[in-house]
Amino acid sequence: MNDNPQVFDLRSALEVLKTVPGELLYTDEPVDPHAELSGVYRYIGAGGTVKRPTRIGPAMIFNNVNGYKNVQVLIGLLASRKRVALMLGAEPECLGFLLNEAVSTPIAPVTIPQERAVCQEVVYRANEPGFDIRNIVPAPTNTEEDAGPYITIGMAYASDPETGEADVTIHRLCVQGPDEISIYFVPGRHLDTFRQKAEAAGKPLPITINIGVDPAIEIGACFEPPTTPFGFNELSVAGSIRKQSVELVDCLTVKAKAIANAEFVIEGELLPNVRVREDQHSNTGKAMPEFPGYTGPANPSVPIIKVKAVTHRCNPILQTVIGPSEEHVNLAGIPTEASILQMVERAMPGRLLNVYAHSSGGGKYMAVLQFKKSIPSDEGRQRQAALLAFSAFSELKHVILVDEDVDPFDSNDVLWALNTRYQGDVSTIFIPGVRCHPLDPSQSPQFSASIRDEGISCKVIFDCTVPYKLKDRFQRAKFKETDAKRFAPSLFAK
Ligand SMILES: [Mn+2]
Repeated sequence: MNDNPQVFDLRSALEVLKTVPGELLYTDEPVDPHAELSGVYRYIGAGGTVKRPTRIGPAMIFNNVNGYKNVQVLIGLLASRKRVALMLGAEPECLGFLLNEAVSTPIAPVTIPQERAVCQEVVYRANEPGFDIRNIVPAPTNTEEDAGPYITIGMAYASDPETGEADVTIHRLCVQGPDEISIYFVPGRHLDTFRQKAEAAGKPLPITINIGVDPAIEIGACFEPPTTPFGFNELSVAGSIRKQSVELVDCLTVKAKAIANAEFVIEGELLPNVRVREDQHSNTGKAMPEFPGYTGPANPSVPIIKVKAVTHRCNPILQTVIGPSEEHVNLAGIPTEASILQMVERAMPGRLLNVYAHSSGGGKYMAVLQFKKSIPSDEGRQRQAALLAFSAFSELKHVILVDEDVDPFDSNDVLWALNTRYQGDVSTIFIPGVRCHPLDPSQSPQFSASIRDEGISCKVIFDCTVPYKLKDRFQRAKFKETDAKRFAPSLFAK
């Protein structure tokens, strides 16, 4: 495994990025965190499912954010697969394998003394007069119709009130007032189960929101069951990738732990039996732009985190993402790839060569599986692999199967397979009536009478593999192997 030990926090990650031309852009131009910042980055590097025109571009740091002194805002750190590969020290097409390996060799986090925790260099306590999180954390409002400023890439970290087992996940966090943040849980998330247990006992759940950390933590946090079952602390994925435990520190105001080198930490409590309307201040009915490319509906009833303190590093960097950007594709998609690789490899070793959780599905809705049929009895197993993929990641909607001579990361090549190795009536497999991810707007009884409930979908397999017996008739034109580099060296320079 090609690890990258010099990265251990956000700043060391940025140092690595600075060594590669064109990957990190700074601007001193003053920017409004309300709608402007995201509106700018949309044109510079968002990609993903963002409305066109957009592009894959550099990560960007805004040095001058209106209303905030000595805070930079970073956006798009992981909004290209190449950058993720740089951050994790692996080739872009090997990232699923790298994460898979990391999940199977977890290294648990450790707790360090508060004196060594840089995240507590500057401390604001909520019981001090004038405390207002909105003056400390420059959380962007991503579009003008959003419910409010959102913390979009905060690592929410809490422990099971019964067992003490911890979990880290990224959730939609809307700043609602001087010391209140709402949190939206997609049903079934582990942290929500912790919250429900605390609520049943009539108690608040201590929690931290950790912003601006080692990108290995951000990607590891996006693993979901069954790959990381209930009780699996996803911080141990990052520990494994770095061959070094993630360092935690005890909070100053709540019984919880924070990531010791985070740029910002919000310490707080999830309150029992308190709910707010997510758009209580904007009344737009909208929350924020989400990974399917639409602005998610505001939730009528979401739990609240009562903030007890905000701590940060000196001259902190607030990291943010655009929900539908390529950043989400990588954050959600690479763990999805790892989960599918793991499950199919266990069931039928050696046949699934690679997986790409495609950008157009935000990393969740579509996966391209590169499958090799080696013997006659492998015919049909490619469809079994697709079924396993749906089991490995329940929110997956579409699977495209391609052969070993098709590059799953090259959409033109995948669509070529769809055009020449696929017949709609016999190569399409419908699996209707399965629950998927709630943010896909087409999964609604209004869209089709066949859909029984919101969030239920027809999963589809597009089998673009050549029938085993016909393989001879589907040979791609055979070009002579040559030394092209000799003719155009600059094109091949790394
Ligand atoms: Mn979990």
